Amino acid sequence: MFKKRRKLLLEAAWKNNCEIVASATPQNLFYTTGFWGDGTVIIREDSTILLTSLLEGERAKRHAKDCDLIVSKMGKSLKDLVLEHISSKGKVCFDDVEMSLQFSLKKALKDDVIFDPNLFYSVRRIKDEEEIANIAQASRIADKLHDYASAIIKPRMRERELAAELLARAIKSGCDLPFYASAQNPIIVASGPNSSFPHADLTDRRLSNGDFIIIDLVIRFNGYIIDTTRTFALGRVDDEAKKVYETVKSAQEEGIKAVKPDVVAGEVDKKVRDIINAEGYGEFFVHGTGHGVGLDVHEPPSLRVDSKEVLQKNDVLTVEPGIYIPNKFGIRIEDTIIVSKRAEPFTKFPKELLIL
Ligand SMILES: [Mn+2]
Repeated sequence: MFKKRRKLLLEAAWKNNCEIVASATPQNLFYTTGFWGDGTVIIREDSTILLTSLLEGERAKRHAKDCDLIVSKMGKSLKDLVLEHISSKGKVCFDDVEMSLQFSLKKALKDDVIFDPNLFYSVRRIKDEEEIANIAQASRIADKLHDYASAIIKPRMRERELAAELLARAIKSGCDLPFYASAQNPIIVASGPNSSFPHADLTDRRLSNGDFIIIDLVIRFNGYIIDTTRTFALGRVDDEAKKVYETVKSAQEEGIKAVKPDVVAGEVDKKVRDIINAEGYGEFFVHGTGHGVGLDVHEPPSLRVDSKEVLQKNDVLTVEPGIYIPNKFGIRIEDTIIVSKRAEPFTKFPKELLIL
């Protein structure tokens, strides 16, 4: 499996006239070796070396597969170790590296190094069997969490209490909690007027009748992310709000139907946006329709108006329209789906309006 992924990366790198692929980001180390941590992997056609610090040595030994592990000695920096092993026998394609290492590599290798994080993203887009199995397991847990949320939500419960219950259950179920920069918490619980913020902060607000409650779960299983959202109603819903809910639901379902191999990602966004525009809520749909997921919460392809990326079989991405009416309420429905002849959501929790 790792050998196959490395081969795909090398083939992609050849298009940039590079014979060596290297990375210092945990996601890409995990993707190519099975080790998630601090280190640098250097992949050549005939060898793969994983360089790591003394701190990570034992863990790397346990997790890294099919590669030569070199652990730095006490007092020797990982950066020096990288410079030592990345001789310029061939051009190297590195992903994102921190500025000081980038500077040193440039100085040592001159024109024999380029930095291109898209190389890894382009290969990681298409998920293999093992990755799909992990995402499927994450989604089964996420479905249970939405079910659990629907069972425990009650008036007067605080957003923080509800989030804590869900986070605890996610961890007990074998999940890890990823970090992504645009939200301070991997699980969004947003009630009442707070639900009108797509990336709402968690608050002490108490749930009350008449609220919509957005529960956006981003959880990780064995490295892989599932991202899924349901919006529940509490107590009662007026007719206008019901109409907004049904608009989001049908836009989301049509969006899923539009996801197919060879479709331009921007067209899926357009289809979804057209439905919301037609009902008069266009100005309240303030984000793209979806994004790729995998080892990162947000990765290519991106389903935005201007996205030219062409969807491919085994792309994994979200479809997540929302309508957010400032100071009132917001509604979002999100599934993570796999692109195949017929797009199939991993997440199966029902989407009918649930009034708890
Ligand atoms: Mn999402």
